[in-house]
Amino acid sequence: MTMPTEELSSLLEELEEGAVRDDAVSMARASLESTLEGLKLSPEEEGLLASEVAQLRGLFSKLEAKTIEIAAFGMVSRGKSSVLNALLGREVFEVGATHGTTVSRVEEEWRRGAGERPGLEGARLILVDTPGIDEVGGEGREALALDAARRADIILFIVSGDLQRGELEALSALREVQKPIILVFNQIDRYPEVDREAIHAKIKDERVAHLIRPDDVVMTSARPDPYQVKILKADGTAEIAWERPAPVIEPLKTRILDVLEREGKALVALNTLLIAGDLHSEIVARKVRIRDEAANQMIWNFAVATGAAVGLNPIPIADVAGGLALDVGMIVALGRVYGLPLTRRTAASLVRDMMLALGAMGAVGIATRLLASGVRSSLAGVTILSGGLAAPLTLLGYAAFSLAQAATASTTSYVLGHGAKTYLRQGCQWGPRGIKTVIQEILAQAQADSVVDRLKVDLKKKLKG
Ligand SMILES: Nc1nc2c(ncn2[C@@H]2O[C@H](COP(=O)(O)OP(=O)(O)O)[C@@H](O)[C@H]2O)c(=O)[nH]1
Ligand SMILES: [Mg+2]
Repeated sequence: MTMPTEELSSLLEELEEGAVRDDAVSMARASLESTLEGLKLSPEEEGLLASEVAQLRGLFSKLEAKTIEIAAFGMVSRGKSSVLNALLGREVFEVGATHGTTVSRVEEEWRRGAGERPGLEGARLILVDTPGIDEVGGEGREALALDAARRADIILFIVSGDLQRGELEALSALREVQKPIILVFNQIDRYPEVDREAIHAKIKDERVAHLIRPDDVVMTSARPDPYQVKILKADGTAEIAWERPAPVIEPLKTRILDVLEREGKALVALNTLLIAGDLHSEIVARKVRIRDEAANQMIWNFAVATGAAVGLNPIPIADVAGGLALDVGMIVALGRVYGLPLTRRTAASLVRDMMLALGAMGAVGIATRLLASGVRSSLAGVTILSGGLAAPLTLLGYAAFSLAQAATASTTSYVLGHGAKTYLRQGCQWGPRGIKTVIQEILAQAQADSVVDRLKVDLKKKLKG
């Protein structure tokens, strides 16, 4: 499985050393390609994992378009939406005095930003607004904010005074995602000059010195409070009006563009790899789950069918061989689920090895008898597998059906199936614990989960129905 981890760590190193290769983007693209190829999904899995795969493919276009996302974070009412509006020079993001004005992720292209710097032509800058990270009862919103942080290329962390404990915690958490963070001390118009400087110094030098470079702490006043003005009219009367002072946003704008100019290309590449890595592990985990579920279902159905075949077959040797033929078929089918095609011969020798392990444990009385009969296909077994259950049942009558024997055969198949599943999942290896331990653990787990009882229930149902 190809993981972009190697590329990721070398890129991170380069970023730290400040020497970023020009080919960062093409490196990321190559890594993305091999990630996609390495997934080796079956058409069915492609369907089930469509949205994750689409996201992974979408990263290509993000790389091509040089899209850079700048996301605002912070507690509610610090001025996140206002800061983004001030950058845009328009009221795009909803601003509110009350809690929770911004309830979902909102984005807008920042056209005025990129064009002004020679190094950034062609880059699309996207401003992303998020809900406050401290919303009461807003766990979903918090998740949304963190998700946006994962996707963002630059994080603007907005505060409006000295940092509260929650803000420091959030800042440390965001630091972990390895993105450049600019700490924005907004609403400075609310403080007298001296206080403002004192707070700024305190934030820079004490609070976040270990998290953020002093240069990356900037002061803004995105939406200063309006003040009253007296307008003198021609007739000599005066009228009172409200006027809002111009925002102070240039220091932030300059800082963002500096960071982008320095790390823009590498940032896009780096983030693409980070997101690709996350998506990749997500897809792999889900792929394993999908396969395991299919395998479990298949093992259960085979175990019930095997029990039914054995229980219905009056000839001892044939029931044995019939059972084994089904088990071999089951293991070949399991191999297909895990994308590891097995021949019937390999499957048969797996059955033999596992039966030996079971026999050595004394777990299955009939194990030796089964082995003595060899692995042959049985006409009876095949007939029953192909759906001939009802007829022989009427013929023999329910009394002829030995539930105990059937249940033993079912349980054996169940253990063989899960044994084979473990073997396949480990890339066709029994692993350091060895075949005996694996089989022993499966049997113990089956007993703990009362698999035998549940198999009996299904067996009865199948035979009656
Ligand atoms: N005085 C002052 N008020 C501001 C400033 N920025 C935002 N506000 C006000 O703070 C409140 C919350 O702003 P908003 O942008 O919605 O905050 P958000 O919840 O962080 O997105 C609104 O009433 C804004 O008018 C600022 O720089 N100075
Ligand atoms: Mg807001």
